[in-house]
Amino acid sequence: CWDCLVSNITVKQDFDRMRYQGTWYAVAKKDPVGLFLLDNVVANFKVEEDGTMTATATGRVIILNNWEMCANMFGTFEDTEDPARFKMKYWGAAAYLQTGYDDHWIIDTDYDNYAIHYSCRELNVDGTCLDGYSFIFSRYRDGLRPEDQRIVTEKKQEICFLGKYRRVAHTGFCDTV
Ligand code: AZE
Repeated sequence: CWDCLVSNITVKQDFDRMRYQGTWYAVAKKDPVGLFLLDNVVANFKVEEDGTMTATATGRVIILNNWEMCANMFGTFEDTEDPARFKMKYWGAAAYLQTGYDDHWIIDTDYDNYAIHYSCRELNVDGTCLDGYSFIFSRYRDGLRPEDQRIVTEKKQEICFLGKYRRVAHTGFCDTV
């Protein structure tokens, strides 16, 4: 049933950005190619007065081979025809951090416990994802409830990233968000 075509990936129906607001702790991630957030990843989503969704994110990064720091990042989300599919423009508080323009899809969420995020940066010629990343978010930094883990495992399979995730540690390294 799941052919791994990015165009066939389904997202959260009737995504409600108001209920998505607030703090989300990354508990697992699938990395893209290149520099990325290593661990201690926390995101905070907000809906601005004009309805635009924005977010801040922090996480430990190592840049210039050996410089460990907390990256303070900002994102603004452009709406598309699908309420759960956004384009995210993002940048760092400091100029030497990464900037980009990525897809940002909410695959599934119950708003109160878990969320599954997906971004494919580059497609293969056959329409599958060549380079992408994904976060599993929890409202709680300790992780997901067993009943949510079941859903998450199923969704990881649907987005063809099953087995590619690593746990995201929360050690307090970036505890200023
Ligand atoms: C995300 C949550 C919503 C806001 C943002 C996110 C992504 C941030 C990055 C940051 C990369 C930084 C690097 C710095 C050297 C999806 C977590 C902005 C991808 C690599």
